[in-house]
Amino acid sequence: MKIYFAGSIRGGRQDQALYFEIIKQLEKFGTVLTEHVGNVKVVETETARKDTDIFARDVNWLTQSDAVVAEVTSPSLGVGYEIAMAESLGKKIICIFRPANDRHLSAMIAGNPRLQVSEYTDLVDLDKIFSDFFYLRNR
Ligand code: 6K6
Repeated sequence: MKIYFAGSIRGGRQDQALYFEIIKQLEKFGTVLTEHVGNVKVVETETARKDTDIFARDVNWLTQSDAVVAEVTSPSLGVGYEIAMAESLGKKIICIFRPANDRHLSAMIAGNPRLQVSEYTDLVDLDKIFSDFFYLRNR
């Protein structure tokens, strides 16, 4: 199982440590192609790359992936784009979101009946959510 994990980069890195832990959990279910999303140094190590190269590499990985896990709590144009592309490619997709009073998920994600959006508060919740998604739900 090749897993494409999507999480905010230029949209804001406030959840980077959480992404790192989510990626570790996802490794129980398959190979995570996008480990750099959880890397504390992604902005420094990847700034040397051209945006055109980042785009081409990520689209290539997305195309190769079997499943897309998108953390959508921090709004990110890149993550939204990846979700839409994954939907067009017919990928198995789950969006995970941590609700809070001041956070509102875009209607373009929350209102799409073809997307599974799972709300969670912590990594313990995600263990069950991911087990159901990878083992129980087949498309
Ligand atoms: C350089 C400076 C800041 O960030 C970088 C390196 N950029 C990226 N490296 C790898 N993947 C990226 C990069 N920028 C965006 N992505 C992809 O888009 C990732 O797969 C993320 O899921 C998503 C984040 O989009 P933004 O809009 O939050 O950056």
